[in-house]
Amino acid sequence: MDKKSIKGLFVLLLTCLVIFAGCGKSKNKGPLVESDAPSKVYVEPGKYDEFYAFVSGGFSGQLAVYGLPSGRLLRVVPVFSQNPENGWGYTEETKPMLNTSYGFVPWDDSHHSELSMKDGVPDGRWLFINGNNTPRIARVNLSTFRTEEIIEIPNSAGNHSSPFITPGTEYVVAGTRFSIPVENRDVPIESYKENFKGTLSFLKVNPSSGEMDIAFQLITPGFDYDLSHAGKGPSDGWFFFSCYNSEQSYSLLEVNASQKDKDFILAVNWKKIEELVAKGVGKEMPASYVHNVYDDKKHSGTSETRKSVKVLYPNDVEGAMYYMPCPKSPHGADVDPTGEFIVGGGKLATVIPVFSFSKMTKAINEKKFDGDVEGIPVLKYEEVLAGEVQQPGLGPLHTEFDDKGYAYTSMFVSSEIVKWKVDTREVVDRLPVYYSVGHLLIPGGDSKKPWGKYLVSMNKITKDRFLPTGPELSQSSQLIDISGDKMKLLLDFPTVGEPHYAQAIPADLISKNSLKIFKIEENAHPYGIKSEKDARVERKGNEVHVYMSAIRSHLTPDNIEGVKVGDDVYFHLTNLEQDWDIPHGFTIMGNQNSELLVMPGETCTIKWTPKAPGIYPYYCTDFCSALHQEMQGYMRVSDKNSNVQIKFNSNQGK
Ligand code: K7E
Ligand code: CUA
Repeated sequence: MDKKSIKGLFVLLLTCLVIFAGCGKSKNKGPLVESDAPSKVYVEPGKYDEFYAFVSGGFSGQLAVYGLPSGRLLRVVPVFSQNPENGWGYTEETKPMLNTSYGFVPWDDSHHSELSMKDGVPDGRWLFINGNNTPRIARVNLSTFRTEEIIEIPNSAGNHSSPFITPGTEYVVAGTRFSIPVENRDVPIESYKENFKGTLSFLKVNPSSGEMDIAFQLITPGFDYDLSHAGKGPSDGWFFFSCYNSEQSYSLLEVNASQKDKDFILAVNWKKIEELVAKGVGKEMPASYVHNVYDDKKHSGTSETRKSVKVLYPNDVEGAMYYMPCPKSPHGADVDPTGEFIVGGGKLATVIPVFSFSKMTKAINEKKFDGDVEGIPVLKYEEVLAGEVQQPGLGPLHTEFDDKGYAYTSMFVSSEIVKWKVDTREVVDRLPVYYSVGHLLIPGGDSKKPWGKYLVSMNKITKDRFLPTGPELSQSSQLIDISGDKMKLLLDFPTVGEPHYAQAIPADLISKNSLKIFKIEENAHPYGIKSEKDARVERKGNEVHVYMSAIRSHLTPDNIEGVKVGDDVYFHLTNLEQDWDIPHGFTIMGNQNSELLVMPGETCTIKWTPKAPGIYPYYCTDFCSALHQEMQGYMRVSDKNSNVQIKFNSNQGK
């Protein structure tokens, strides 16, 4: 190589470096955070976060709980997916919770978390979350951080526009994403227009127990019902569902369901329908769906199958449903804190349409219709529109609100959060996020009273934000300060699964009610024991029931003999502790199941079927005291035909 070409190479290299550095700047790091950002997210050791954030797990099926502003992961609450870490879905007590009409389903795709509300403000009692794939809604008790109810939604497929609630938690809704034949049956797919229907289910919530019950189901035209939100204030009594595929296509949807300029937001007057139902309108339709409930005293779940559901057709509820045209394939349907404005997130639209509730009621009264769809009047776009946000960015998906009259919309395609003024629809700020934001959250941001201090952007694509971890990267969330005029990026943190929606609430609304122990005297588990004296082993045919207790630092009984190959051994472990944060665990060698992790005062059961004679050690899996390692025992398993009798060492008098 001569000098000239070396020089040429050098220049080329330098150019590459400059270009590369340029790429790096625009794509790699984003704007630098302000110098006060660290102090805004730093939570001193021993201090608590200001907010709890409840983040849906997406394809993990679970719910993750983070502290804000620190972004610290506090807990993963198992909901729709089995969790071997604590036995959820593996223990005899929790298996019924994952029962469905399709059998035992140990997984789901959980998208939207929604806190219970009182007078339109989150109250911290319960959290609802949807199972998208096998249509279900779960309710988590926020004093125990446990799933205590799961109800299946019949006549639904892809329970996506769910589980949004009314301002007083009167109803939680479940709209179907996929339309299917109702009742589901074997028909040609080409008969879509004739046979496929949407359904919107309204589940009544018991105000004291939180238990859900399907009150009625609306059978609607065969569109894809995507998302929803309840009205509030003046619009309380209404529910708004976005829908796409008003083309009613059933193949190549990316093209065929994007033909029309406008799809719809369906406005449903649920109060009116509630009155009609009370008068006896609607008919029972046979259906099969399960309702699973967990009892905190029996420490057990039960699953019950229900056999019918009340359905209503558009002509049963005349004057209670209206379609509002909404630009191109809307996603989010979000109602501002005043209840006057309904924001559509047209993912393929170039504007953000903002609808006016008062204009909508006027248009209904004056019958400003543009035809109908299967008997549901279509309102005229201009008559219901408050205005459009012009040039907001690309791919508007979801909108949340602060307490100062601003809206924040996630832009999937242009990867940014756009802040705009709700009443004038004027864009006032935009902040790039990394990358491709889906949902966003503001504490109380879909309620009447947002605590508008932070915004969390939940991004779909992480790329270069964290240390690489092979082909799969964790999803990324970004905490943004929205207390001032300009949004300020504060923190990136990884999340569990693929968060779709999340909600946050001031910590004291939850922490003050947090349960510390289950009272042992209230333990009503049929196999629970109240003291070590009751620990024992009983044989019933080929079932062996071990009534075992755990307390620092021994398991009772610690030696068991007389179990035979082929027996079904049930370990019922009661944790006798009455101290906060002292669980005991349990497992036995070769256990084909998960471990048990038993909270103070609780009883849990694991089933084990030994396959070969021998000695099988068992032990506590949770490091509970200095003598945790001594918390162990032996099980002797004999041959099928042996005559070793049941015998156990209960430590009494030692
Ligand atoms: Cu709420 Cu992701 Cu289910 Cu939008 S969906 S992102
Ligand atoms: Cu109990 Cu370790």
